[in-house]
Amino acid sequence: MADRLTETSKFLSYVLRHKPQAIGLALDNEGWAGIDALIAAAAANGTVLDRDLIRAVVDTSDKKRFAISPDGARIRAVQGHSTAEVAIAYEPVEPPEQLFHGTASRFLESIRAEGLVAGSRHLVHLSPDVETATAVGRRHGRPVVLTVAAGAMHRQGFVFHRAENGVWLTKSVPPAFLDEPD
Ligand code: HQG
Repeated sequence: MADRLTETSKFLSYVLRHKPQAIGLALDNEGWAGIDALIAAAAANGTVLDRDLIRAVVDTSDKKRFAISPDGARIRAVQGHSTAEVAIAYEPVEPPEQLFHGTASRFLESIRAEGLVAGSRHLVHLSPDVETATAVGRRHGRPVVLTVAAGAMHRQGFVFHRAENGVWLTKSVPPAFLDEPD
């Protein structure tokens, strides 16, 4: 069952963040898809889902990656999108003085030169604590946690958002606002 949940979570991340068109699914601007439409589109492409399985994935997601609408009819990924179909209008939020970004040591040289860029995703992802950032960095290689002077950025007019699952988001972070560990 755990494997089925993980497999389904990966499938949902793929279609709800990156490639809805891979199964002929439409997302609205805020990233929502009808759950019935999702089940039908997945079935037509050979992936069997049902409401209970989807609900179990949403409820057990360690990072709370997905949200179901209050009426139970729709689902979306709360952050992490790369598809141009979605442009979530996140509220601007005042960030804490410091946020953290976990990356891999092999990216440092490039990050020193150009700062943090969103790459294929819409926004740069920042973590509220070092522990979370370390886990994010480890996905890519030897983890390095950079400290982001989020308060200073905010005072200079940079806009921050916080997704429902606590991930902080901003368009980019120039090198001047980044600190490396000693
Ligand atoms: C790096 C996971 C070179 C950046 C996590 C990162 C997160 C640069 C990689 C969420 C760079 C992008 C996002 C530059 C940034 N030069 N490399 N100038 N600027 N990078 O996966 O932040 O499990 O797109 O450091 O928990 O690692 O998917 O972003 O290493 O919240 O739900 O480019 O994904 O959540 O990698 O992770 P990613 P991320 P999920």
